[in-house]
Amino acid sequence: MAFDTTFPDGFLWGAATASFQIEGATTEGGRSASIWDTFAAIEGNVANKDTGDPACEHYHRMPQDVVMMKALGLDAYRFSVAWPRVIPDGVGAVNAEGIDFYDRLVDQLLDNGIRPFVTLYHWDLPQVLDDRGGWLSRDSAPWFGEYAAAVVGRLGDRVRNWTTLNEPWCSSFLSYSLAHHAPGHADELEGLLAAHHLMLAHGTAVPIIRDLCPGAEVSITLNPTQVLGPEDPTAADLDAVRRADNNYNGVFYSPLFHGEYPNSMLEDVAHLTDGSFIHDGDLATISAPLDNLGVNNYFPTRVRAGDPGANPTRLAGCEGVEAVAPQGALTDMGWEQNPDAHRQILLRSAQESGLPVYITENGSAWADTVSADGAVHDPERTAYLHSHLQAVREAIDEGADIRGYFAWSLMDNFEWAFGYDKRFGIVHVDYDSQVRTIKDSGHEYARIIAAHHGRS
Ligand code: PNW
Repeated sequence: MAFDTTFPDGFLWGAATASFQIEGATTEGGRSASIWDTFAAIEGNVANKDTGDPACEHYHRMPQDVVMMKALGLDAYRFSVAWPRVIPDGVGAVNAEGIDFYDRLVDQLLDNGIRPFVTLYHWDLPQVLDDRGGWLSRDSAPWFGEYAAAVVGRLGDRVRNWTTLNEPWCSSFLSYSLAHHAPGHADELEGLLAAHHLMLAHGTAVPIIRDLCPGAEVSITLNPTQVLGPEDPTAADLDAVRRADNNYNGVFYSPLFHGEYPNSMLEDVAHLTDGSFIHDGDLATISAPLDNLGVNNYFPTRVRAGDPGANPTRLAGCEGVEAVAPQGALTDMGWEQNPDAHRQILLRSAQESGLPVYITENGSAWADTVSADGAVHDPERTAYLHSHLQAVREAIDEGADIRGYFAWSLMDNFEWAFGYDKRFGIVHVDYDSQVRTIKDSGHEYARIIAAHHGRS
């Protein structure tokens, strides 16, 4: 199928990765353990007992990987920095070998004409800081500020695009309430506390980044999801949608962009907390003005009203919210393919934030293999790419100021609790040989980029 949709001049085409998911070398170069090393070491947490090694051995293969990005024609590359490489004790001394790696990566990207988009935190908190309370501690804000200063102080002369956090919903609710991610806690209130402290850390870092990098474009990446109720909803269904929307979206949108928590959410969590975790001045810190918003979106969330007793929730404020199975065609993650929900959440994100939006992640997992002809035929991923890019174009036409799209992911990698089983790459990785093979979808993405730049 020919895809010939056009995008505005200056639209940026990229691909994204994250440190823990691709680097490997978890004990090399002075890196200390992260909460994901600890979590993966416990049987039952990650499929096949997979760990952060070998991943894509990107720590040792970085120059070739950048050459591959160049071959794909990428304008931009979004990566994250591993806090335990840069400050192995969490706070204090900077590890020269750790920060040097990212320094070389930035130079290699710039030499190849690729713009770096740096995420400071994509879930690999130093274990030593979790030992001191992790994101449940308010001290996490100054810890993060110190770490941000170390990274921006070193790379800020060449990097303009800075993202504080990746998907704080995942590093709070998914990690502290649902126990799916490190550190694997299962407590209804903890998710909310972690979310607040993550945003406080974000807001603390914003002025530090601006000080150290004049001209910086400062951002946060959220993973908002369109919450869909039944077609013919009852009042109780609408209330379930409202509660779920507060937990997934409002809990971040409102403090970051409106300087307050949703009132209805504070009422819904009143049985858990009197709100005293929110100190005077916190919301002013959290709502520091940003330059753009990163949106990661893969699928919508379907809910309806259920019996609170029969469906106990561990998501704060979601009493009585029952999850509904995804509909229609699913990906290998079991995620619903719904480009129209993608369009809707992009519009909503642009409106809520009033900011330019970058899609900092979007993509799909499929059970890809290398064929006898040496290629990786992944028509489903290509179809997902086409349909979601079409949705991006429609959102732009309807008024959203969308500046770029980053495919998740540049290459197959460690997919968190699913280990190496789930493949999101537009490039295939053979984890035995570490051979990289551009998939058919990767070739198609390269063609779309070349066409956009009038190179085809
Ligand atoms: C995002 N959920 O994770 C992350 O930013 C990536 O590191 C990850 O590889 C990618 O999406 C694909 O999963 C998510 O359960 C993990 O809702 C889980 C969820 C959402 C996003």
